[in-house]
Amino acid sequence: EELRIGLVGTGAIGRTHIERINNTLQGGKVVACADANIDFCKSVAEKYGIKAYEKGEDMIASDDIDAVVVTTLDPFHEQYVMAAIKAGKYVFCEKPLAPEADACKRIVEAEMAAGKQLVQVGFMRRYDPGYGQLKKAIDSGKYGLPLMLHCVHRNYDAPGFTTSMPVENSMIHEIDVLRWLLGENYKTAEVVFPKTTRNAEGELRDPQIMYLTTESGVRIDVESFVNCRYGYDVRCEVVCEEGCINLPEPANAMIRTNDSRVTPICHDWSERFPEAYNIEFQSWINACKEGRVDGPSAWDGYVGQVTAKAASKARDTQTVVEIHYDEMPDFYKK
Ligand code: ISE
Repeated sequence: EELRIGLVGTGAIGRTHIERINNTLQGGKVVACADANIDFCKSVAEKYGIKAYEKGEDMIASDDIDAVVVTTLDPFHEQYVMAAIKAGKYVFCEKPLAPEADACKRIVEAEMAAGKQLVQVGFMRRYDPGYGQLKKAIDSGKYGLPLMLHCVHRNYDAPGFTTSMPVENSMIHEIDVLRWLLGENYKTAEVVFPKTTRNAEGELRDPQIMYLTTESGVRIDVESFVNCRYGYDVRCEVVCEEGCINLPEPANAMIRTNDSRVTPICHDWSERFPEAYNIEFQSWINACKEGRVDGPSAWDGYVGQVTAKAASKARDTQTVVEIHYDEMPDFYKK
């Protein structure tokens, strides 16, 4: 039987998820959507032939829905994830689980009180085949232990970004995927400001470089440049004791034209990571139907936001900040 999914938040990413679930993937169907902007919500619902709700909570509580996808603006994630937990339904929440670590902790506590894991966070880079290759190479042990990671995360542009968002909304991806790659937590965070681009809006400091160290002493640098104005560029180089592993880029034909050699690159995340999103959602649908959560958990969402909070403090105070996590409850141990 098909998993009947209700999606709350019909912005750009929400609509790409409706399309992928209803047109590309198997075993699930988005049958309803909700958005505070009801007129827009209705136009989306009409386009996909599904039901429209003004209130996300009403849709989530409805008997016509088995599982929930949350793709609202970040500050509204918590309220809909909580509503799904209350209804005892599986919920996929786009990253970040919530902008604040405290809100993530409330979600973790509500889920534990419900007695069953229901929440998955949309850290889709774990499903990207390229990061999968990095993990396999690291875990093989053939190249020795990782010592240093050099990472780049550039967006063409980022309308509305404020100085806190490169850490909390953008580099949160590296915070999650690198912790998953290395299999350890972080110990310290620092954020420095290079010279700011003239393309930064208002008070935004862009680019930023975040430094992390892990418990075992691995040193990581991540450059975030959200107005790089040439395309979308995500890089990761893992320097090990006897080898250096690089994240593969999508292959594109090289074209000779206008006295130049040109190899196109992606413009944004939707072009760069479509496979990751497809694999992520297919796994989520399958797991929901089998009655389990096997992707990034609410605990991973919480750990990510504690790390981001430390990095934000480091950025705002221009100091090195130590990171402390609560002990992982048995509930989340696999
Ligand atoms: C955005 O929300 C994403 O998730 C993208 O993957 C990331 O590249 C971008 O910086 C974020 O704003």
